[in-house]
Amino acid sequence: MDRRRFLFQASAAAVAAASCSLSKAQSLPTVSAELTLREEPGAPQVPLTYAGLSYELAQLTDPQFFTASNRDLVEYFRLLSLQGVLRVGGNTSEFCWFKANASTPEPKLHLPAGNLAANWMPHRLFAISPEAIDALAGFLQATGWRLIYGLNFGNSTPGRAAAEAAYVAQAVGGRLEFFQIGNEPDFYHDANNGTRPPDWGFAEYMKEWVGFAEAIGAKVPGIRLGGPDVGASSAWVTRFAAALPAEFDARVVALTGHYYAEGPPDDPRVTIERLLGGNPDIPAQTRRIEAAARACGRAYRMTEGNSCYRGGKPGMSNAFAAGLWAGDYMLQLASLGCVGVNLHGGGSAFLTAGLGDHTPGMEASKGPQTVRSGFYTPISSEAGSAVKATPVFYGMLLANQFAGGTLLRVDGAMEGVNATAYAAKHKRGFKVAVFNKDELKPIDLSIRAPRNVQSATAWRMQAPALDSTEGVTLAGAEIQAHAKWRPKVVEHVAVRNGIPRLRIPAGSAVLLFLN
Ligand code: BDP
Repeated sequence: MDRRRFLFQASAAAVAAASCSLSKAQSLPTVSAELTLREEPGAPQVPLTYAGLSYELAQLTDPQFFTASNRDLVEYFRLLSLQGVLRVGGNTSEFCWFKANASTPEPKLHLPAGNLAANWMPHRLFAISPEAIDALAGFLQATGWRLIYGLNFGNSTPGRAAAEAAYVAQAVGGRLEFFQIGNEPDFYHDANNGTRPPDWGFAEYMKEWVGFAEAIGAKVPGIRLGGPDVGASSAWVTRFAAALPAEFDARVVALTGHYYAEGPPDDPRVTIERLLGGNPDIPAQTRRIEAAARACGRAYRMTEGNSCYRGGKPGMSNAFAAGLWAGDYMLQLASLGCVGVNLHGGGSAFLTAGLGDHTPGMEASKGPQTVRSGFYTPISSEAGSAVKATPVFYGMLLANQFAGGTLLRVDGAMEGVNATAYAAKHKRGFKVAVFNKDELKPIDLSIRAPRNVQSATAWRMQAPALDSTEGVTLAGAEIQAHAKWRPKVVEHVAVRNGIPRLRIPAGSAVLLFLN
């Protein structure tokens, strides 16, 4: 099935609108706009734990990866956030098993019937050792991050899940945000997933989920759970909230789901222009989930996602456009009340395994690729190469400056240009982020804050072009080896009569600090 059909329909209109504005733009002058920021009672707060990363659980089979001694990786996590959330899960989690000791029997590998080449799930098992979980606990300690741990639900038993959860809970202790049971269960019945038969649906899911959750709860007192970690179905999220038996009232702390903006990479309609055109369905979908979460006193977290499913598209997912998308998307979700966003990535070997060894991005690419999959990863961490921030990381870093703030309503439109703006109130003033996703038109922007602004500064996020995979800067500085970065160009913004004014070039973003 086409997992994101609704996106194709939704964004076709956006693409049409964007291309007509592109052709007219040659003769159009700079767009002038004025935004007014207003404080609103009950406006969402951006938690300090907002920024997150998501990795395949099988990444834990590399004993050198999630350890406190992987200093470079620790530093990249710490640069992104001092209180972020690491989520492990993904397709490979359905093929991972906890090898508690040498005598733990390996589970039987269940492969779906039919043509394996048409199945997009891993076709091998991954053993997770207690040492890997101990090392992960050390990594969390060293980074200050918390953990969402995805247990195998697709190809496991309640007993195995409970033993694994008990080990993780004691090793990770207070850094455990919650467990999840299963990855994208709404896709299990699809032929290219094949984890369950075609007639398996929500009712069966809920029944099995309760069985696993009870077994795990019996082994882990005070367990915290999240779910349903769906791939696409917002209906499953709201149904999950409604169907939870009362015994889970206190145990299920979060509702979760995934979001990939585009895909698959070999679809020629998947382009930078369409990615930056945005998805008009996001507000309504998120509000529906938010309302369900609020009604039952829970939070909603987007636990896995990125610019393009099936491993990302080279030239887009690893380019500056994806950085603009990531920053914009994170702040859009924050403004809709989401409590966190985990963008997916990691070593390409595990991401490729997670897709049943398919490599559609590499095959669709015009040039040679150094990796086979995982073009969307925020942190590049390939064996034999230095750890590196990708453009997505820059967007996340910009967006995470809103952590700890309270969102403001942004009134006034930036008409005739593809741009978005977000604002938040912080202890010492206001922050405003503007993403000018337009390829051609600069914006001359004035901002009315809730009070007269005395002084304003800005960090720019820029790159030579939207498809640049190198040369991205934030506040005039690239992120150097070992995650060394600090703002180099803190621009002074002109303020007249309490109103800051500045120009935002086409294809760039800005973060303003208003005092
Ligand atoms: C999600 C899976 C993840 C994949 C990703 C993708 O959870 O394991 O790597 O999609 O398609 O469905 O890139």
